[in-house]
Amino acid sequence: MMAKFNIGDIKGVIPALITIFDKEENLDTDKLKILVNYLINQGVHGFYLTGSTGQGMMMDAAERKSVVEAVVEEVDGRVPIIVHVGAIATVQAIDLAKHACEVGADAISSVPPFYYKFSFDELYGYYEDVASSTPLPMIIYSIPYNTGVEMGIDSVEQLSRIENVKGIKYTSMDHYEMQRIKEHIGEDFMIYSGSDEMCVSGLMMGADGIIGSFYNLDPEIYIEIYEDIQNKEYGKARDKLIIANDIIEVCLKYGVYPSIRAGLRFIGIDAGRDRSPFKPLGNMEVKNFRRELKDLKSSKDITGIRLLDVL
Ligand code: MN9
Repeated sequence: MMAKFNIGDIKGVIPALITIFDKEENLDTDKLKILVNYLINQGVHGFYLTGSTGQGMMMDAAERKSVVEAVVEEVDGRVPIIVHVGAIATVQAIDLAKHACEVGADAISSVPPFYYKFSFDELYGYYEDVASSTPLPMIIYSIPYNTGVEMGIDSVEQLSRIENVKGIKYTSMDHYEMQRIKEHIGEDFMIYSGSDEMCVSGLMMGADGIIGSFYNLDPEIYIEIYEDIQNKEYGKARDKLIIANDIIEVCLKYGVYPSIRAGLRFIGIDAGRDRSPFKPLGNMEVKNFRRELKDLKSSKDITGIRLLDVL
C-alpha cells in the first residue's frame, strides 16, 4: 500500500482518534470502524492515530499496529492518516514507523523520547533515525505538559532540517511561539495546533490544521470554525469556540477521555472504555454529565450540535 496524500494536503480538522477498548480492556476495532465512518460523514479532514488521545503509549506494538491496519483499511484513502509512532526506544519507534509506511499511512509523528531526561543530541538522533526509516513525512509532536520535554523555537528549527521532518503538532497554548516557528522555518513547514480550547488563535496565527481530542466528539463545530477562519470570519469563529469551550469545560470535570466516550454514547456510538488506570465514569457521573450538558444547551439555547441535540 502506498501513501495517498502529500504533507501539504494534510490540513483542517483532524481528530486524534480515540482507541476503543471493550469491558475487558481489549481492542475493539469493529467499533472503532463505526466511529471512523461517523467522523468522516461529519466531515473531518483526516485522522491522527495512537497518540495521546489514542492511548498509543498504553498499548503494545502489535495492538498499535492492529489499530493502524483497521483504520487505514476502513478509511480506504478517503482522508489522510497520520500515525503516531512515538516510544522511548528508537528501535520501537522505527518498527512502528516502518509498519505505518507499509500499510499505507500518509505521515508519521512522534513525541520526543521521554521518561529519561535525554539530551538534545539524543533527541535529535532519535528523530533522525526514525524519520529516515521510511520515506513518509514526519511530524514532530511537542506536548511538554505530558512528556516534560520542552522544545523551543531553536530546537524545532534544528529538527526541521532533518530530511522528512515536515511539521509539528504543537500542543501548548503559546501561539506567539507557534507562529514564530512558522515564521522562522517557513510557510511549507506544517503546523498543527493541538490545544482544542485554543483552535481559533492557533488557526489565525498560522496553523494549517488542528489535531485534538474533542474532534472525536463534536467535530461539526470545529469544522465550521475552520471554514470561518478560511473565510476570515474571525468573529463568527470566536463565538463558536466559546460554545465549544463551554462543552469542553463540562467535559474536563469528568476527564477528557471518559467524557468523550460517555458523550459519544449519548449520540449512539459505543466508544467503549479507556485502559486502566483511567477510570470509567460511574452511573451517577454519567447522569450528572448529561444533566450539565443539557443545562448548558438550554441556558444558551444551543442548536446544531449533535451531542446536545440528542439530549
Ligand atoms: O493534543 C490533546 N491533548 C491530550 C491533544 O490529549 C493530552 C488535546 O486535544 C486536549 O485533550 C484538549 C483538551 O484539553 O485540548
